[in-house]
Amino acid sequence: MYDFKAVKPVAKAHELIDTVLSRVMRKSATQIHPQFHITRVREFYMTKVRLAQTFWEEKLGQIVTDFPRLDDIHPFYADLINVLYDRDHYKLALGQVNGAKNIITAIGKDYVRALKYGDTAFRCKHIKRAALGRMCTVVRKHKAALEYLEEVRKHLARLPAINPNTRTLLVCGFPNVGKSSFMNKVTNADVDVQPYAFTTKSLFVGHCDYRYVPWQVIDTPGILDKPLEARNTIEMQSITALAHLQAAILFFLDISETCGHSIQAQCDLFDSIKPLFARKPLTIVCTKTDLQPMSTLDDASKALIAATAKDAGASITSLSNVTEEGVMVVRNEACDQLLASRTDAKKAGSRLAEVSHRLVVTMPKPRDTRARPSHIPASVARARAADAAGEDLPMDADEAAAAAAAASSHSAAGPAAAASSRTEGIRKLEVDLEREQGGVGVYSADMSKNYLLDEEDWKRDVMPEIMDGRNVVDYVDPEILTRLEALEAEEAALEARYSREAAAASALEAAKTPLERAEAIAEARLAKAVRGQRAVRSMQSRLRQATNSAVMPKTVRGRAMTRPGLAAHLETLGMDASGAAAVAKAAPVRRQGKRGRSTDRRPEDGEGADGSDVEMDEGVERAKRRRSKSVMKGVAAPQEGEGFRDLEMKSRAIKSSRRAQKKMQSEGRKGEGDRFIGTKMPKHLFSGKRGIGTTDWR
Ligand SMILES: Nc1nc2c(ncn2[C@@H]2O[C@H](COP(=O)(O)OP(=O)(O)O)[C@@H](O)[C@H]2O)c(=O)[nH]1
Ligand SMILES: [Mg+2]
Repeated sequence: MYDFKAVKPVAKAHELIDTVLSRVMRKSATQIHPQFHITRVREFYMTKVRLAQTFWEEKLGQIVTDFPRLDDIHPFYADLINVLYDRDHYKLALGQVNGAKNIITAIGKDYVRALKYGDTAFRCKHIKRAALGRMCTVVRKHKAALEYLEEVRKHLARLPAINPNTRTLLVCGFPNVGKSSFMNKVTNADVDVQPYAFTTKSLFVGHCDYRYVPWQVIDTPGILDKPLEARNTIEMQSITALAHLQAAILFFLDISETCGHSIQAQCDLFDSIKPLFARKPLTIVCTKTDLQPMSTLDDASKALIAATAKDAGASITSLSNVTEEGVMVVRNEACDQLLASRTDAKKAGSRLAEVSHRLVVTMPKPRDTRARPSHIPASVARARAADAAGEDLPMDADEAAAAAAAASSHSAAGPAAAASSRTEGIRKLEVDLEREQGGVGVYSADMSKNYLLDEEDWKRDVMPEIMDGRNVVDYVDPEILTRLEALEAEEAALEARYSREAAAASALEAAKTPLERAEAIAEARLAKAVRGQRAVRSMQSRLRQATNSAVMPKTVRGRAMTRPGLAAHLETLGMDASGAAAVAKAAPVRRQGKRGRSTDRRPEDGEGADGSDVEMDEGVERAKRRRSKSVMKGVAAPQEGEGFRDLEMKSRAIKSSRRAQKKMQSEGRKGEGDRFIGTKMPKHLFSGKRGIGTTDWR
């Protein structure tokens, strides 16, 4: 389908000029000074010219691409556009806009080239002015084309959304014969119906469903019998639709002649436009049969219509929009004819061969010869018969007695009784109970009588739903007792196994000799100490966890080794520890106390004895050298968890990140391309009278 509504509005020439120029202003640099280097000045103005060129190309290009190309769209729409807006005019306007675009491209190129030879800021400025001015002049010259295109766009958007490829009924005929009335009857459309000719001035489309598929019905303006050249735009729309749409044609013929044209004239029209009906399902619809029934039509007219229809291979039907007699018949017949012809066309085409091997028609075979008639219960049959006779279902005597018995026993009896009464087909409903016991608002339904419980008297137990602010059901556990027992057993076992204290206490009690007693007391003390120690440990652990710092894995945590520790470790291994300090220097150093650089490196805390023999022996020269290649300024030693192996790795990472940011930082600086508003309201533009001249300073 074509979406003509998607075409963007075409601005008027002066609006276009305004938008493009102000966009160039906004998007390009605003500050230039004559003392700038000339290449910079040229670049400044070239940018403006190039920007103007691209903006114009964008705007005009959009117009050219938005409008439908007559060669690309369905011939029906191409012809309709020709009829409505004149094909030549349309193409010319679009061609002009396209031409303007090309000229502007050429101007842009020329002037950019000219700007390369601009030798002063003043001259460059004038070249730019000339370029922008010429571009605007080109557009201004095609003012008329732009206005015409805008008118076309507005009209295009309102064209009916006719799909040229779908199932379509096309209604045509003389004016005033009842075409629009028929359309209103069979579709959801609402076309104006008036008793004068040419009420319908353009094509109208409505939709209806037949055989579960949507159909499109097109109402056309009336056609008069005259040569094609003499037809006006309104009639030509009908002709276009007739010529290009592969639809079922309904030719309306007013047999009452109240439309102001004789049957003869209408048949002549039919003959003259007959070529348009070729190879389409065709029906002649005799209308207004309420005024002139077909049966009383004189024989001459009947013969005329029959002859006309026979010539063109059309079928004849009749309808009346007033009595609605035949309306649906006409529609359905036309739809069927069209379906048949579409199917024939498809069969004749080559596509069917491609898909035919994929189609399987299933013919279900009967499983056996048994007859399976539908079963209607006797009670239903009786009810239906009573319904048909318009009387209430009679209730025989024993049925009524059973109902009364069930009603009296219902509330007291258990489910068994209720079930038995149900099997008898009479059941006391809640609504009956309600009616008996005071009606709506008084009766309160007893829900608990339907509870599914193991024992009958549990039904009336009081069970709170919410207790202490908690839903009881959340805590219901049918196996709670067995679980509790298991838990208690487990606890007892644990207690017996681990309670040293208990064992000690029992030993104390059982002790007889003083020696045994002393041992038992010691055991009891030890148990107490262990308990105390355990409490302390758990508290420490809790404190450790509360420090809220990243936790290093144990494997890493154990790795750090102090320098004295290293030396001691080496000595235990029987190695020389004198070089230990030098080796350890490469390892991360955590400084304490003053953060800044000191002139000489003091030994770390606790280093004195084993570290100093390395450090103190060195001369000043050596210390200086070491300092010079030691720590990069401002880089702290890597901390645990930072992820760096050593200081070198960290400083390399920092350097590389700075290098990576360098470009971004230099590009992010403010430059001449940034919009700059020195003074928000320059005095010369906002004060004093301006009786003469304009403030248009572009
Ligand atoms: N008596 C009668 N009048 C009709 C019938 N159909 C349409 N009309 C009248 O004919 C006039 C023209 O109808 P309209 O649908 O506008 O015809 P169109 O010009 O072919 O679209 C209106 O005044 C209708 O009320 C019909 O079946 N019987
Ligand atoms: Mg009409």
